[in-house]
Formats: sequence, C-alpha cells, structure tokens
Amino acid sequence: MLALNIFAQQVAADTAPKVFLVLALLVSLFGFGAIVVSRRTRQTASKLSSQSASELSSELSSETAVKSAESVRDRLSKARDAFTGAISIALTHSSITQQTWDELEEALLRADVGVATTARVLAPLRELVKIKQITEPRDLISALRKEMTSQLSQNARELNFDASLDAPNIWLVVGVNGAGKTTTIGKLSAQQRALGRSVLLAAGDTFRAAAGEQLETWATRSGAEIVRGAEGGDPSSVIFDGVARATSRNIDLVLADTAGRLQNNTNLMEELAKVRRVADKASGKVTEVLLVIDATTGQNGLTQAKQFSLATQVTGVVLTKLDGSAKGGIVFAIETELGIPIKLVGLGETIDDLVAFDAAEFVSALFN
Ligand SMILES: Nc1nc2c(ncn2[C@@H]2O[C@H](COP(=O)(O)OP(=O)(O)O)[C@@H](O)[C@H]2O)c(=O)[nH]1
Ligand SMILES: [Mg+2]
Repeated sequence: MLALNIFAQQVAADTAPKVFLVLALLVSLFGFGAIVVSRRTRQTASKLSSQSASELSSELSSETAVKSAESVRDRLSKARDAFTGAISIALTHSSITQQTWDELEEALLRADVGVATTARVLAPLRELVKIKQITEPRDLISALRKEMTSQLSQNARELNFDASLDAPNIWLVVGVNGAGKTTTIGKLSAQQRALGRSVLLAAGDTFRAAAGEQLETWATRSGAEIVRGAEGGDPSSVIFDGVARATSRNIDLVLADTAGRLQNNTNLMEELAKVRRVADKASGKVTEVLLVIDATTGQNGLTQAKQFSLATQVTGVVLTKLDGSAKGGIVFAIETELGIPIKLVGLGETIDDLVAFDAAEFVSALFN
C-alpha cells in the first residue's frame, strides 16, 4: 500500500510538468487558431467584397480613368476661359505696363483667387520685373504659371487609409447643404470598392428622408452596405451604429454622411463636433475628415469652410462642381487661406466624375 502510494506520488511528480507542457501547448495552439480564424474571416470579407468589386472595376475601367484624365481639361473649360482671356490680352502687348498688371489682377480676382492670394502671387513677379529679370509679357505669364503652381500645397493628397488597423477606417464627410456630400460619398464608395475594400455608408444626414434614400441608391450602385436612422434622429447615433455594424462585419471603411443644417436649433458646428467625438469613441478610427466645398459658391464657401474646419479638424477638401464653374481660382484661395490640401475634385454628377486633384495638371489646364 505504502509502495503503491509512493509510486502514485512519483507518477504525479513526473507527469505534472508534462501535463503543464501539454496544456501550455494546447493554449498556444488555440490562441494561434483564433488569430488564423479571425484573419480568415477578414480575408473572406475582403474576398467577398473584391468579387463584386471586380464588376465595379470594369465600370470604372482603366479606359474610363484615361478618358476622365483627358476630360479634366475639357471639364475645366469655364475656369480656363476666365484665365486664358486675360492671358491672351497680356500677350498682345509688346511690353509689361501698368495695364498688364491691372488686367492680370482683374483676371485673378474674377477667377476667385481672392484678394490676399492674388497679391501674394503677383508680388514676387512685380519684383522680378522691377529688377528687369523679366521684360517680356510671355516670360511674365510663364513666371505667373510657375508661381501659381508653387502656391499650391506640397502636402500629401492621398486619402488616409490605415490598412494596419484591426477596425474600420472612418471617413467623415462634412459641408453645407447642397455642396455635394452625398454624391461625393457615392463616387468615393465606388472607387474604394473598385480597390477591393468593403464599404459601409452611414446616413448621418437625418434632416430629410430623401437624403437617406439618395444614399441608399448610391450604396446599391456601388455595392456598399448602409446604415440609416430615423428621420429627424440623432446623427451621432447613426454614425455610431454604422461603425458598430462595420466592426462586427469586418468592413474596411465607413463613409459617414452628415447634415449641412439641422432640424432643431442646435448649432450645426456643435453637432458636427459631437459626431466627430462619437466617431472617435466608436470601435473604428477617424482617418479622414473631408470638407466638401461647392466651387460655384466662391469666396462665401471659404468663410463657411473655416468654421467647419474648426469644428471637425478637416484633413482634406473635396472641391465639387468645378465642371460648371468659372471660379477655378478658388483652389488657390482654399489652399493658401485654409492650409488644407484639396484631395479630390468633382467634375460632374456621375459615378466616375471624381478625380484626384493634381496641382500641376490643374494649373496647366488653366493656362492652355
Ligand atoms: N455638376 C456637378 N454637380 C454635382 C457635383 N457634385 C454634386 N453635384 C450635384 O449637386 C447637387 C447636390 O448634391 P448632394 O450630394 O445632394 O449635396 P449634399 O446636400 O451636400 O449632400 C446634386 O444635384 C448633385 O448631382 C459635381 O462635381 N459636378
Ligand atoms: Mg446630402
């Protein structure tokens, strides 16, 4: 009996470390398994999204991209006319006179470059003419072109998408009513889907039922999911629900629509600041706040933009309706006075009418 007892104790002492080892092995295997499974789920989610994304890719085919790059210049025809008119007049003169400066200044102001930016653009040129480094109108125009390009931001214009996040990226879209927020979200959704990302649209504009319906149409068209709230409901809670749904479904990106005005008397800026706080607190991460500005509203839009920027820490501007505006100069005013890079430009109402802003291409389109 004693011998048996001693034997049992010995076996226990022998096996304890082994059992521990086996347990440790099991635990680590389980942990590894869990990671693999969770990665698999994510991969499956993106695989699913990239399948239907390929249909979209064909809609937004490289052919379309080339076509839209070519048509940037054509679509900017109104803004270009405003510039080239003044430039061709300047070029008809044989020398640079006070009249030349007056005409250039007027053209820049008419194109909505803004008083401060116009002065800033022309000052170094006046200096070069004064010291006779520039004497010909033609050289003045090419120096103007160079100066205008250099006024545009050197900041990165890519959209911030953090692929290393284990949660959805959230892009908030803000701006006054009618600026083109919902349309931009629809176009952006299509582009992001074509990149193979899964997208969820959060209908934070609860002001009108039509706003939610409009977003729903874009969700269907771009193959994105959508979360809507009740009409007149709290915009922040719609955004919160959207992020929660996206998190539980491993969706890569939430595009959050917001209202440009409110149904009650709360201050719009306070409301947007709240939306931003709630989005930040939700399980995802706000990696981009896009301010949508309607190019046709000109300098007025700029004043509003400053307010939005204060309320939501804007990271990029989307300038819409540049196709219908002679006020392309607003681009310079936005970048120099707001200090926020223009990231995208709207050149029409259809799904492929949103292009990345290219400063050199833009200035070149204005001058030729
Ligand atoms: N021509 C043109 N129209 C646009 C552009 N972006 C939006 N729109 C139109 O502007 C109107 C208001 O757009 P919407 O997205 O509803 O503005 P929101 O109130 O800011 O959401 C709609 O008729 C859009 O089709 C653009 O880049 N070019
Ligand atoms: Mg809208």
